[in-house]
Order: sequence, then structure tokens, then C-alpha cells
Amino acid sequence: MSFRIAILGAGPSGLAQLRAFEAARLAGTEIPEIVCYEKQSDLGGMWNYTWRTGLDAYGEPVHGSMYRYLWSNGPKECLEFADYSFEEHFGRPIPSYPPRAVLRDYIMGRVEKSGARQYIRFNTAVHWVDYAEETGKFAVTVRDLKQDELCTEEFDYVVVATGHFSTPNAPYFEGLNQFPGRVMHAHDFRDACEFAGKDLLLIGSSYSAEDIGTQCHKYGAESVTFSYRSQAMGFDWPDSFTEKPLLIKVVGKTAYFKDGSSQEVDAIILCTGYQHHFPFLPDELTLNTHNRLYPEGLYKGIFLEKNPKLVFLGMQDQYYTFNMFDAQAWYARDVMLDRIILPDETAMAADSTDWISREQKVDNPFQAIDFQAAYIRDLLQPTDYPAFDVEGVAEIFKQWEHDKEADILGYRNKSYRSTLTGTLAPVHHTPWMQAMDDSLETFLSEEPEVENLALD
Ligand code: FAD
Ligand code: NA0
Repeated sequence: MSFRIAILGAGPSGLAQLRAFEAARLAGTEIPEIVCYEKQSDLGGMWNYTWRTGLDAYGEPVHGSMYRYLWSNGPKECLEFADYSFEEHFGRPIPSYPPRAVLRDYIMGRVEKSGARQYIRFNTAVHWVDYAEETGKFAVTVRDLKQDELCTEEFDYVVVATGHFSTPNAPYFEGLNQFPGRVMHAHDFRDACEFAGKDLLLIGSSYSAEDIGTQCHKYGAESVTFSYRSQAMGFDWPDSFTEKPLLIKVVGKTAYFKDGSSQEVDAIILCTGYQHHFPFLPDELTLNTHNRLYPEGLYKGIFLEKNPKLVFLGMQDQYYTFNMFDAQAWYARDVMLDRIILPDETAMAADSTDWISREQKVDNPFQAIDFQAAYIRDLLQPTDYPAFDVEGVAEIFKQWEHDKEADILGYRNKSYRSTLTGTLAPVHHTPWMQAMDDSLETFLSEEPEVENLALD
């Protein structure tokens, strides 16, 4: 086949694209030449843990925002690949909320089985992408990090799969520059043990605040104060937690809030989300959006309407993750293989407008789950991605919302039934609050955890 595709990033989204083409190749379809550029030394994207913060060994921004002792915040039954179940990978049923290393092993397992690794150039950072109207081709300039060399190659399509939870959104609050303790963004948070015995202030009221707060509590923080801009999380928190309205200023170690109250704190963690940031894209090719269910300017949430040969994967606010990236990747593959023909720019924009008006009517998490389910169903319909029960998964997400509401420190002890295999997950041998060791070996062992390893 005479055209070339560049995939930028080998995280779950980029890997979904590689897997989609491999599936077509194994079914006898001739596929284009594919090069996947990945700046890390291995695949897995955000699921690789790194102790580094700031810049990596080669001076590139560190991608990782994951931290030690991170356990999935949603049931694994909601993110199962339709063509590769957890049971197939681990050879037996496993509990519903695995720690990071277990999910990484699962992601890697599917890729190793498919042979997609051969397409990836590791330690290669994408620095710039240009498009030439005259030739209809992209020029992708990358830096070979080990050789410290730049090189440029031409492609017919570019798939941007570089993630959007890596570049911090870090607002300033008066007095932060004088604060006598640690101030950091969630992106740089690595180990909760650092905060044992401390009084913490976390700004934000979404997943990072909730999870870093509960995790610091689990590993011995003295108290956790959340400060919200729009709405409190409202969970039934233990006594050492407080929710306050927005931080106004910090004077010394005292934080002052919008309701006139104040609190002494030892450290401040900005859990204020991330920016969609594409420093390798010129203005006319970039995607400007905040974290939302249907980013503007992307047909089917995938194709840049102004130039649909530029494909974006995984740019949505995410309930569904791995299986949504698959649905997008299969659809994008079929467009690149001319199995699906895109409409003209006006029709693409009209379709997006329709989806965005539906998104604007969403006003609670249950409606957001239904919206994303409908979006995925729309993508799956014309492709040969193995059938999966999108609505069944939506029901599990809704149950998860109820389980969190009922017990924010205990919801990870729950079990759900796989919509693929029909198996109800076994209960984990150790309740989450007592499970201090997040290694794959301990999680998969049959024995309850007896030692408090993390606090040794
Ligand atoms: P990423 O996983 O971010 O991968 C992007 C890849 O692109 C990386 O490998 C990166 O190195 C590479 N890259 C970036 N820039 C360049 C460049 N210029 N050149 C070359 N390569 C580049 N999802 C869940 O389903 N369950 C969870 O429990 C969960 N927990 C999370 C916890 C945290 C703290 C965060 C931040 C996210 C979490 N997520 C979770 C969401 C997670 O982002 C997705 O599961 C998934 O990793 C997104 O895949 P992706 O491939 O789109 O992006
Ligand atoms: P995230 O929580 O990092 O999750 C990312 C939050 O920041 C919102 O509460 C927002 O408030 C607040 N905020 C933004 N700007 C602010 C400002 N200037 N002042 C005060 N508050 C501000 O980010 P978001 O985007 O959800 O929330 C931003 C991803 O990481 C998620 O997909 C999540 O699933 C994943 N994650 C997973 C885990 C685990 O699995 C842990 C952490 C993160 P407002 O007012 O806009 O509501 C364990």
C-alpha cells in the first residue's frame, strides 16, 4: 500500500491505533506503512510510573502524572478491551479495582500478543508537524533522544495520541510564592508517604483531588482540606477531611477561604487539572479545547474538520477509556483505508454542532455516562470492532457512582460482572484501606496482605 501514517505516542490511544491496523492486517488487508513515535523508552503512556518530575533524562518534559500506590478509580469491567478480556490476559478472574502495575500489564499484554511493538520508535520525541497544501503531505520532525539528532519524514496521515493529562493547569493564588512549605501540582505528586503527619490543602474537586486526598489519608496524613471553585465533592468524608470554598490567599502557613474561614496547612497540592497542549503543532493544526465530552472542531471527536488527515485520539473527558480509544482507532483506521468516506467540511461541522448541543444538555454524571455511551455506539456501528455491551458498561459506571457516594474509602472493595465474559469479579484478599502494597505480585497472590509494607 502506497501511503504512510505517523502515530504520535504509544499510550493506550496510540496502541489502539496500532492494534486496529494489526487486526486488519491479520484479516488479510494490506495496510499502510506505519511509524509510531514515542518519547518514553517503553509503551504504556501514562501507565508507566516514573520517579522523575520536571524534565526527563534528555531534557524533554516528563509525561507521567501517575504516582505510587495508584489504584484504578473505576471498575476494570468498564475499560475492558472487547477483543482481549482481563480473564484471557491473567488466565483467571481478578478483582474489579486493580493497581496501576496490573492495568499496565494488561495493556502491554494485548500489544505484545499482536506484534504491534515493531512499529514503535522509542526514545523519539515529536518536535514539529507541518502540512504542505501543494503535496497534501505532513512533515514530522522528531528528535532521536539517545543520538540527540533531529530528522524529518513525510506522511499522508498523522494520528495525535499524546494524551492530555500531562501539562498542568496551575493557577496562582496570592501568597503562594511566600508559602513556607511544599507547593506542587498533582502532575508532580509521586509518593503519599511524604505527607504522613502533615496537614494538607488540595485545590480542586475532581478525580485528582479526591484520589490524592484519600491516598494521603491512607498513608498517614494528619488532615486533608479540599478547596473547591464550583462545587464541593460532598462525599461522606472521615473526620480529618474538610471541604472549603475557594482559596483566597495564603499568609505564612495560614490559608484563607472565600467563606471567611482559615486553616493552618503544611503543604499545598494544586489538583486543578491539565491543559490540552500540543507544542509540536502549528496554530492551524492545533486543537484548542478544555477537558470536555465533545471537543469542538473534531468530526466524530476524531478528525480535525479543517484538515481531516490529522486525527486526534483520546482527547475527550473520559468515563470510558481503553474501549473508547479502540472505538475511535477502528473508525479512524477505516477512514484511512477508505472503508468509511468522510462527508464535506460543512456536513462534518453540522454533525459536530448536533453532538455539542447534546453535550450542553448534560448536567449530571449519569447523563454524561449516557452521552459517552451514545458517542461510542455511533463510532462502533460502521466498523468491525468486536461487539461489546456499551449500555451494560454504562450501567456499571452508574453503579460505581452510587458505590462511591455510599462509601468513598470503601468503594474499591466492590465487585462487578464483566460484560464480555459474564464472570463476577472475586473480592480482593485485602480491603483497599489496608492494602498498602500495590505490586502486581501482591495483588494477584491468593493470600491477604499481612505486613504494612508501605509504612515500613
Ligand atoms: P497517555 O497515556 O498520556 O499516552 C500518551 C503518550 O504519548 C505517552 O506515552 C507520551 O510519552 C507520548 N508523548 C507525548 N508527547 C510526545 C511527543 N512530543 N513525542 C513523542 N511521544 C509523546 N484512566 C482509566 O481508565 N482508569 C484510571 O484509573 C485512570 N487513572 C488515571 C490517573 C491519573 C493520575 C491520570 C493523569 C490519568 C488516569 N487515567 C485513568 C486516564 C489515562 O490518561 C488514560 O487511561 C490513558 O492513559 C490515556 O491514554 P492516551 O494514550 O490517550 O494518553
Ligand atoms: P483531574 O482531577 O486532574 O483529573 C484528570 C479540577 O480543577 C476541577 O475540580 C476544577 O474545578 C479545578 N480547577 C481548575 N482550575 C481551577 C482554578 N483556577 N481554581 C480552582 N479550581 C480549579 O482534572 P479534572 O479536569 O477532572 O478536574 C479539574 C484525569 O485524571 C481524570 O480523567 C481522572 O480520571 C484521572 N485521574 C484518575 C485517578 C485514579 O484513577 C486519579 C487522579 C486522576 P471546576 O470549578 O472546573 O469544577 C486514581
